[in-house]
Amino acid sequence: MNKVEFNNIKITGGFWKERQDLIRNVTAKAVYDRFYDTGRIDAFKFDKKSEIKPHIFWDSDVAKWMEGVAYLIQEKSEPQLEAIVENLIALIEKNQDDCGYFNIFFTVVEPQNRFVNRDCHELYCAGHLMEAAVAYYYATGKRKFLDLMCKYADYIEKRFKIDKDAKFVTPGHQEIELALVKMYEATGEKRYLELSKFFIDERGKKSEFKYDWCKESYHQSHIPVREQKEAVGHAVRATYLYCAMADLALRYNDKDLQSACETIFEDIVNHKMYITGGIGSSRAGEAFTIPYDLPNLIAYTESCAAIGLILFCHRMLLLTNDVKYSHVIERALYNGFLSSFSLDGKSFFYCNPLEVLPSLKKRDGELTEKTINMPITERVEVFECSCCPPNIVRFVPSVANYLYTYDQNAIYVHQFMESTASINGVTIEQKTSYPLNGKVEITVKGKNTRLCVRIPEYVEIYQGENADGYAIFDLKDGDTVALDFEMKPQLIEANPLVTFDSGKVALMRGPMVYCLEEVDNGKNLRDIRIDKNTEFSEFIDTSLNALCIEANAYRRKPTEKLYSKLSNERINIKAKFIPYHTFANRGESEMTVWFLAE
Ligand code: FUB
Ligand code: ZN
Repeated sequence: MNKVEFNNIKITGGFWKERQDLIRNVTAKAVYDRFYDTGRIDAFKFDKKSEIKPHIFWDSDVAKWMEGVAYLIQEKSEPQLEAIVENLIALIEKNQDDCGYFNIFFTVVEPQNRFVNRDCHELYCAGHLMEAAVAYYYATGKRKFLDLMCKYADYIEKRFKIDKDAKFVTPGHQEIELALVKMYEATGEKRYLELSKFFIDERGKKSEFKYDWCKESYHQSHIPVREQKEAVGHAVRATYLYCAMADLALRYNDKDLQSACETIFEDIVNHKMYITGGIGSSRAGEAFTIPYDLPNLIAYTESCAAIGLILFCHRMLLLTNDVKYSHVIERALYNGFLSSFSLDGKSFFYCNPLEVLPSLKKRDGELTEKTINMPITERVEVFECSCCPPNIVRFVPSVANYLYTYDQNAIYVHQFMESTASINGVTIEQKTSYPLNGKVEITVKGKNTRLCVRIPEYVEIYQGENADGYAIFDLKDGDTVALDFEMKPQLIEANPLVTFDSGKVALMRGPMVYCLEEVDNGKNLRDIRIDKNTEFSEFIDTSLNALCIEANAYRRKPTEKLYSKLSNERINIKAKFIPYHTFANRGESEMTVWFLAE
């Protein structure tokens, strides 16, 4: 399948235009300002006398931000942001070693330790700089940054693949593998693709174990990648690895790599993914754990991991065109990813839990938060480890990447966004208020076209011609097809083996997961029981700019006693549900996605 990159598509209105405008007008600057305050920007000056010691992966934080700016200016000029990027590129040029090496920490702080410890993120930083350089080249046509990164990639090839004198073979944090594929595509230099394959082929072949606090599976280095069948270890590293595996499976027609990716994907979606599309449930190692271990209150579900899952699914879609990958993209997109930033675009979650109980912080005075490692309850502007905010800055402007694929027979529509696209000589216009409702009008112009439209996972019965999950339309030049995917509130239950959700249900409408918040429903959300036979009523909450849902529900009567005989006495209440991604925008509040029903 051919991909259709976001620069061939313009999001013209609706839900995603609002978010793209927010990133352009607010978030990009807000993230930059916090990076400036914390010393991340000045770190590129390589001032050895600076009082602020750079962190080993500050390069990557800023690189992701630069990549995001490249995507913004690819669509519309942003002179101020471009000037900042130009300045950073000049600093990179100035401070890059003659050999091509570039890394802030390992030049300013520990130059003697270059390529010594695989877990010190040098190749991870290099990969993000390369992704930024490729994006900036596509956006501006200017080659300087790309050339600098080619020089660095050549040096990495020399040290790791030719001379083999680096102290490790494969990086502890994957990223460079997928970046080298992009470098190959931007430059046509096959050595970069081969270097990516080298890192993938070598991974897990021999022990590169360094620590006593984690196993090799933390870095997905426990066995060669083609033998891996389960999603293990650090979730962001894992998804970035799986991206590169899928990239290489496609380019080398490597069926063993493809098969490993398919098996791992099934393990994720059948055992290890939250209803929100969040992955990596454990704080210990920011990692996947055992099947069905999906605690809600302490869900780690890093924002970058949700992005990583989408990136992986997109590559699998290009390999197979199977709708199941777009289903997961949609789930993560509207839930576990979207919750990562506030409605005002200025603050962020790193963890995206499915339940919040602020009172637990008081359990044991100040100690508790640290002792049981609860996720924070309100978004913040920057983190000490601030990988997620710039990942959001690069993700949203490029979100149209997930809309279409095509081959010589048809154009495939995967996601629904008000937009105009130019694909293989055809202009496609989508008119839609999605995800507010499921009405989508698609017009094709330019030539007669077979259009295959993904039928979303929540649609129970689709009347009409369909094959393999796609609705099929043979359209004449100028034709419009109108779809109306029914979106009604649906109660969802988890597999009985997910013990944390036992006896509970969640509410979804279309692609959106809903939740209850204290600010609407009072404290102690765990006692609310939804009437299983309730009529749901839908309304727009203007303060959240979102469709909310009201349902009949019950609470038990308050009592002074700690224990009483089982009673069926109930107080009737109305429960108000808001889209999960809008939680924590009105102050600290209890929240839950899973609740009782009777
Ligand atoms: O280590 C670099 C980034 O910071 C990872 O991708 C995140 O999980 C966080 O650890
Ligand atoms: Zn992150």
